[in-house]
Amino acid sequence: MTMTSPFDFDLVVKNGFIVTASDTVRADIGVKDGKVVLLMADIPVPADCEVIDAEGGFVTPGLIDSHVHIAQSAAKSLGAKSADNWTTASQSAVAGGCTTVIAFAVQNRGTSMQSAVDAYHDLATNNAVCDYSFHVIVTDPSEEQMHTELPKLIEQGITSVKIYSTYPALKLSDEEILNTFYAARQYGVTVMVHAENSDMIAWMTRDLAERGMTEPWHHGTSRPPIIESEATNRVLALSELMDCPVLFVHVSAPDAFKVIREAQTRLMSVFAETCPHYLLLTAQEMKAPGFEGAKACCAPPLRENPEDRERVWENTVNGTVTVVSSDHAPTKYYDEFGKQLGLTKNPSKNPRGDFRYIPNGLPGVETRGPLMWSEGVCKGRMSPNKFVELNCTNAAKLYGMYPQKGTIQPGSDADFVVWRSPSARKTSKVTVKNLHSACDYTPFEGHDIEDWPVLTILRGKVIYDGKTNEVVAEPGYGAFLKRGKSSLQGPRNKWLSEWRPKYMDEQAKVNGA
Ligand code: DUC
Ligand code: ZN
Repeated sequence: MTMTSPFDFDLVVKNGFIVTASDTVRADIGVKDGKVVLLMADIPVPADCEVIDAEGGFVTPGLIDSHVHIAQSAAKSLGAKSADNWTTASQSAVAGGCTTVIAFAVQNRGTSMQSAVDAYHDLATNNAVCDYSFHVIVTDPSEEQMHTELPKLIEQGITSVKIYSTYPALKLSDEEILNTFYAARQYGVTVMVHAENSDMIAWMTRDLAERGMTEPWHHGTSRPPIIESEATNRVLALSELMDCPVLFVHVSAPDAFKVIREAQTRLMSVFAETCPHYLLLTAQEMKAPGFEGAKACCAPPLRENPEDRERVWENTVNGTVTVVSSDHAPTKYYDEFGKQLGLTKNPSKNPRGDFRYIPNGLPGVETRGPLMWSEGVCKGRMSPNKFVELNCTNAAKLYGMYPQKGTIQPGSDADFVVWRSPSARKTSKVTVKNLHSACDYTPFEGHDIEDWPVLTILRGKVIYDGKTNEVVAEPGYGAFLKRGKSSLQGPRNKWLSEWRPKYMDEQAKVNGA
């Protein structure tokens, strides 16, 4: 018997288990004009409506990668170039199940944040195949930038900034970090922090170089875990003084996790991000033959002790970690503007290269989702719901995109990833040949993958077909997303003395307090 449908949809996704951060439900999804409009069992399909059969597999929200460096020169002072432009990076993203990325717009010292955002709009517009936004990397938290420009950027939908405690071209002093936290709290901006102790790195690097210890793995020697945990602890104290929520990016050191968890236990609004390379790789990768260890140089470095990787898994699953991102920062291995700089700009004349001249960063936007699904869900380390929380929902909430992004509910964008049912999974291996980034290697070459997205769907349109491994969206389909404020826990109004920010005193006077 054929049933006439009372509905008007463009697309119905059938026979899937819808997975959100809280629930797994056997239901169909009705989509109209790029939005989810109905979740219901056995939706009657209207005439002329596209149907996607999930064949009993899982349907998760489209993944969000909230930490990617796209067309952003890695180690500019070395002359390094990013392997990807907006088209190749976003093609790589969607082939790994991402429908939204947030990249960085860097405020070069002496320039305005607005000019950084304008320049990154120029690079991204008409070139992306997934939706996108920018975080601003702040290098000048002056009164003008923080209190005139920042409110204007918020109106444009840019509601997050990133700051560094290291890298000479980027790092902020403690006083500048306090200025940033002060303004961020006032305007409700999410602050991401790259926490490593700059002076410790500089001292260790100089000493190692003087002794000729410059092989790629000494990048790790120069940055032991205490370099990350010291800076994390210090920046936490600064955020506590200002009562400003903070997200620590790419957390890898066990003691950094400890101080973050301890602060969370004291109910501070502290969030943490980690990345697949800290869950799956160790410093051993930097000891690969010849100069190949350069492929694994990133900051913070991969950690020496395999036990440390276990701590990262524990903190990822036990609630300390809020989001998993890739920190996609690709430079090619065989390229004069890539990792080879560690050989060509080599004052130590060490035949195995000089870590001081190796651009930091790994490609990973395409492998993050499949690796987390395989190693997390398929291997039983986390539920599908926890996977969604870490790879979709929390990023949407923290960066002001929820519930448009990061979940599947009536009204949200029809962004989905279809995964196979457990009985239909087949193990394969990661290989750079199948990836869509312009980078010429992957640090996960040869790693087992239990499943890869069957389809990636953005606003109701298939943009990646996993059966043919083809990206089917045209550059320009991806749209800039105007973001709002974080909906995760905000400031606590807990102060360490009788000091309060001046704007609060002024607000109190206006309110007659
Ligand atoms: N570390 C960074 O700080 N940025 C990009 C890449 C990396 O490894
Ligand atoms: Zn990064």
